[in-house]
Amino acid sequence: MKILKPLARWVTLATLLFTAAPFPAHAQDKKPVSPAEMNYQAGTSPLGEVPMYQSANPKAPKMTQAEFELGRKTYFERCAGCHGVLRKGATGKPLTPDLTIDKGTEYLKVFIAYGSPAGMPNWLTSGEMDEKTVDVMARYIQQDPPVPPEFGMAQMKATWKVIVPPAQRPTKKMNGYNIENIFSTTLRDTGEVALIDGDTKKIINIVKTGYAVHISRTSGSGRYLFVIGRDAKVNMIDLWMATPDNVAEVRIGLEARSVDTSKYKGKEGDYTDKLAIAGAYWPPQFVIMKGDTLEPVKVVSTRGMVVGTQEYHPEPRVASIVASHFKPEFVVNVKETGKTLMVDYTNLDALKITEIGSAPFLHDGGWDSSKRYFMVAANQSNKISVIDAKEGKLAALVDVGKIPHPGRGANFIHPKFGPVWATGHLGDETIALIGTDPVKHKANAFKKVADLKGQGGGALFIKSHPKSRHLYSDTPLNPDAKISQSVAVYDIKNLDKGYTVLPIAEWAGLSDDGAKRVVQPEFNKAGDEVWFAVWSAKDKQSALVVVDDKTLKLKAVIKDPRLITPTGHFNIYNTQHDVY
Ligand code: DHE
Repeated sequence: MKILKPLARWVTLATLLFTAAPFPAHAQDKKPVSPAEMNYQAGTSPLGEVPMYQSANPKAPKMTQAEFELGRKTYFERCAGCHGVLRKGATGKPLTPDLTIDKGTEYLKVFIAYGSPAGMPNWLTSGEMDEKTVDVMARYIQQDPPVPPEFGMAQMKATWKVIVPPAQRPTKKMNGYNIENIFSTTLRDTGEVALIDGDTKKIINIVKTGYAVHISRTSGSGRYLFVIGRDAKVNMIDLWMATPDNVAEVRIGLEARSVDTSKYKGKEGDYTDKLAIAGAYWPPQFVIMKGDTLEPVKVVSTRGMVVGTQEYHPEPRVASIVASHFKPEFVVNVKETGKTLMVDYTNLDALKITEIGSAPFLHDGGWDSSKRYFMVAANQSNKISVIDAKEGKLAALVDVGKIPHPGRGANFIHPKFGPVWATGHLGDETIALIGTDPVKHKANAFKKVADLKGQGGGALFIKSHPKSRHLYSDTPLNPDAKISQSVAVYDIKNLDKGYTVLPIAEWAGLSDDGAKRVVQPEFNKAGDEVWFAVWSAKDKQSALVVVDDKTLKLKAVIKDPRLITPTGHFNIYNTQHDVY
């Protein structure tokens, strides 16, 4: 059956939007989703490739096996990121058969085809799905959701490889690189990282990692680099080797985003480089590994109750993870339940976890400049949760703009308010500044003290450096190419002056018509250069652009056919010491 004709379609859509009772109204005031945001939120999940049984609900419309497979694959590629693997709802609405069957296929087709102002993308009219797929999807979401397999210790051990055992690794640095100024650049679509010498701007090595690789983190000593792919593969790279390369790898689940390593050194012991941790989206769990070999030693499920409602959530994903400097603890943020878990790693057989509830949809975040307070975005709750890592409690829950997205955020000294931490937003053009000094600036502590006006929504990352007088904010998901291809820079001492725009993509001098999204400011070790990725599709040319922080002038462009889809880039020293 064809999708409804235009007039009937709009009448039906309007009826749907105003009568969509079973779908919660929490996001009704959102703007329509831009294609870039759609790709960001509904990025492809590796679970599409995982075999699962065909499930059927006797009340649901019939599907052939081929249709079911198309529905399942499309669901994991486009829908699971927002609606959840089990369709119980995450940042998007629940889509379980008890809700969808009553709506019926025609209703669902219109919703899928044309989207809604509440944030549902218009899959048909955007050209992302054809009519057949829309019809299949409308029937697919009335079936019982197929459940991907669990991934426990036996499966992890089967994927675990020690490529160079610790005894065969160098006993001293075997290369002439200034390791602290190496950058690890995510090459998203090739499943690799580029290790780039920050001094010479030359590529040292391209290292194979997991699928749709996501972030890199440095070990406490600065010798090892840990990289995680969306397929939950963790790679461990030894930077002391003559040519730095992989020394171990393991998969800790079927889908993941975060990794870190133990950094505590103090009264309770020296845990530098002793342990690593990675958090999975599926199964919902985190895994603690040996820091020298990645041997998995402890798996902990994050399934449980949502803060506030205290309803059971079957698949709360593990979002950001950081290592505490105050205690031998990992700080694990569980997205859908809105809980931060302070995981004491001193005794893995008698694991102590302090559970701090704040608000649902915890995502990305970073330390304040004292490294005592972890500032984490509860993104769809429009809040920043402030976790006190010393006292193990929630210090504050701060209201900010629409969908805060800080990356690790930016710390600087505000001329009036003292130390502040900043976040940009996906959903509006503001940059929120939150006071972080409860001793000398008590009145401002953990309050939003100011909003800066930025170039527009679609901001992902913001950065400063203790030696810089600038604050940089990207906007790669803004629908206006002028905005997504440039960054805003603020003079910290003259914030009222507004921002200067740096045309980073133009400076890259790329010849083709790629998207050229400018992503993630990252400082070098000295704090006098800022690096940006100019990110285009896999078949287009991309580049890295280096800006002189003092003059705000172009310093270097790094182009190489191997730099395919560069996105995040992580300076070894700044990542090791949480300088941002
Ligand atoms: Fe990320 C950090 C999850 C899409 C680039 N991203 C994070 C973190 C999480 C996360 C949980 C925090 C990790 C930590 O600190 O331990 N990202 C997700 C998603 O779920 C999402 C929305 C959709 C998806 O399917 O993955 C998503 N992320 C993206 C992108 O599309 C980006 C822009 C490009 C890319 O490479 O995929 C992207 N995410 C990044 C980067 C960081 C990150 C560069 C690290 C920022 C930092 O400064 O530490």
